[in-house]
Amino acid sequence: QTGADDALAQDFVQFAVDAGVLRFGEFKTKAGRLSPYFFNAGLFDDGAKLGRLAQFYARRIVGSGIEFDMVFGPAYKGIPLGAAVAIELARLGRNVPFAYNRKEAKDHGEGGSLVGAPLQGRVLIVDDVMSAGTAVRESIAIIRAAGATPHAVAIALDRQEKATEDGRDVDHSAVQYVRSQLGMQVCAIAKLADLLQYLAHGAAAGDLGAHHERVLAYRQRYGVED
Ligand code: OMP
Repeated sequence: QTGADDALAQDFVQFAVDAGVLRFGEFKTKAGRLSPYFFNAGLFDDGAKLGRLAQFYARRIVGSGIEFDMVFGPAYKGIPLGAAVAIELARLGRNVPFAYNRKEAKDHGEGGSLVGAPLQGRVLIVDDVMSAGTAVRESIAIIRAAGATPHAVAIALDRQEKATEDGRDVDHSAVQYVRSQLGMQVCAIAKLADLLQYLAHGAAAGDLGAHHERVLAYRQRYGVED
């Protein structure tokens, strides 16, 4: 999964660029950083793209050997992702229960803020991106509150940048924190290092050079080591 030629990651970066999901320019992240790139998973916006995205996740999840009893998709963006990944896992012979949450609790009907299978056992969270780690903390709290175990996280992109604690940058990334402090497994289809490799190839071919420079500068300022 690491190293210089992670073919799955390179294929995925190309797919995300072609789909317009991964863009270059100037973007403000949730943590308030000015980023030269942004990954908007909401732009996997047709059936074919969602299906292909789910295949990338499922191949990464299965390949990483992560064990889990069910899939959880956090609202909102994790809901279609978790659903699509659960379908693809079932296709591969790994049919597991699936659940997601609402942002607002309903006061009638089925009630509660959780939908789908009961949260129990080792839960695999499927989400889009990890930057500073705010979103994943919310999912972990929901799973714990339900009495289940937040066991692993599968994301499309690990931005490999400094997490924030109380608004301050710290020296580790959110993914590193989740792995070492929470003891959870994390797998990402691609990470910042893969994006940089993609851009370096593009720069060598006479294209993407300016983007490469800007993303390198961003990593210099906010990035962490692998
Ligand atoms: P953290 O919660 O800080 O880890 O940031 C993750 C969230 O930021 C994602 O769930 C997105 O809502 C958003 N995001 C992206 O979707 N793509 C990016 O490239 C960067 C971010 C971001 O704001 O950091």
